[in-house]
Amino acid sequence: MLDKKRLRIAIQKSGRLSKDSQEMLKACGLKINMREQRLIAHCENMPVDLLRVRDDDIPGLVMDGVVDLGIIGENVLEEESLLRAQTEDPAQFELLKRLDFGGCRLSLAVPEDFDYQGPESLRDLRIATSYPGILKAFMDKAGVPFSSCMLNGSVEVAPRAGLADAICDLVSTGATLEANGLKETEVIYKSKAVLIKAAGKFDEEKQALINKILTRVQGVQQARE
Ligand code: PRT
Ligand code: ZN
Repeated sequence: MLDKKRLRIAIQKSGRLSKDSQEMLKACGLKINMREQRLIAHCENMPVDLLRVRDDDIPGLVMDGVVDLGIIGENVLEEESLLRAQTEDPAQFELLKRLDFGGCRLSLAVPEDFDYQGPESLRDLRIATSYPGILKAFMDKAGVPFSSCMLNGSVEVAPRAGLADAICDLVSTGATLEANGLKETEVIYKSKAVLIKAAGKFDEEKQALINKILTRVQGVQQARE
């Protein structure tokens, strides 16, 4: 059970951000009793509970005030913010700190033999992505109409499978694109993991704990620079 008096922090349960997120919190002095399959992990030496969930759920949990803090990729945060901007319930959160892990870029990529001359080359074509909001914002700014094909995984195989003409996907080394006969043509969003806080006022004790953790995060990052 989550105790509202304790500080609640959402982190990715398993994936590219989970190990670095846990290590960052440990380096801040939190003693965490982590059991592999558990949703909630209690901190032994501070009034902190960790909620371990899928990364996609973290922005919503923070924006809805279900948890107090969250560690999440800016790409996922931006996508959720764009989605909420279209609703009556716009995104509310505070960015506390950009972190030094989880770096990647969201890029457009096309088949090797595609003659890419800029976004205009994608006019009226179909682009597969897991980030339709960020993609649309970029293409609207470029003034290029297109259609999208929403895929939550295996985006890189879409052109070969005949599902799309191009893709918009996360890239770090570029090996996945290369292995699928694609070339990166345009970086549309650069991302890192960030520490975010729910909007609104916290009681004094919780706010003091947040300040303490933030100061320690800054210290840990400075020491690593
Ligand atoms: O299960 P859950 O929903 O929690 O996890 P997930 O599968 O949605 O996300 P996960 O763990 O793959 O990624 C979490 C976050 O890590 C992302 O939202 C990014 O902020 C960050 N990140 C950093 C990356 C990458 N690097 C990355 N390379 N996320 C995904 N990739 C994938 C990319 O989608 C592509 O398939 O890696 C492949 C490309 O890598 P390269 O090295 O071949 O270019
Ligand atoms: Zn995810």
